[in-house]
Amino acid sequence: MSQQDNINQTDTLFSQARPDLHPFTFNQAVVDVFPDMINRSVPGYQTIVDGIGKIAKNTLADNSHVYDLGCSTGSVSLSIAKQCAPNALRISAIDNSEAMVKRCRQHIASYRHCSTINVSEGDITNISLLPCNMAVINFTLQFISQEHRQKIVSDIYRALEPGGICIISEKIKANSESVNHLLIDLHHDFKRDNGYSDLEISQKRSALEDVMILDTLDTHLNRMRTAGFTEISTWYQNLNFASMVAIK
Ligand code: GEK
Repeated sequence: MSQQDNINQTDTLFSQARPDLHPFTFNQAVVDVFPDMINRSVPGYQTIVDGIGKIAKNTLADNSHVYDLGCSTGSVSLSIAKQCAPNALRISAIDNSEAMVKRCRQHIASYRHCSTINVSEGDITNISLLPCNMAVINFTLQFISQEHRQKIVSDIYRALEPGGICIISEKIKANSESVNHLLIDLHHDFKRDNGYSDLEISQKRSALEDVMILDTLDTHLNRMRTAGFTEISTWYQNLNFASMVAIK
């Protein structure tokens, strides 16, 4: 099978019972099924990605610099590039999974777009951000240990030019335990409706248990305030998945 044949496979990673279940990582097997996995697992994912492109179109001037932090296959970068004028932007897309970075470069190369998208391998807990006009961290903070999260958001605030946009999307937990249970049940229904079995849902949940640590929406908004943002709002929420925007 060629590299190309492995692209965009259906996600069946957790469909067989796996007694030796390892913690979830963004390895080659995950990269090969990633678009299918994220679309069938995250309610509103495509709406959020499209919306981020629209937010960029409505807020960025020509010659803007944009960060896509935890870029995976580059969907956010491409959405922004497609919405904005040709050559208007420089986009820096960063991910710490070597396999994901390789796939991201292939994905971006297969589209016609005119803005420059630089894809690099890097750990966003450990990079120096250059001045920018927009920074997006779409469903990635949840995979970063909690003690590093404030530094990342504060670094984004410092790097943004006045008027710059920060977008943070996350799976969240509700303040109330019973509402949280309800949202989890509804999310599992969403996954069942998208063809995942109960075994797949429970094995994926176990694999993610110590890897994806969720905060409440209040914790996220407070972290953004602590970083220095005062203009903050949730612009999208679907079940326990939310996207927040802040303007510096
Ligand atoms: C999208 N934003 O399609 N540094 C850099 N990247 C990291 C780090 C880190 N420390 N930790 C995890 N990642 C994308 C979706 S997926 C979300 C983002 C999901 C990367 C990891 O390798 C993976 O590619 C990404 O964060 C999370 O809009 O799978 O639910």
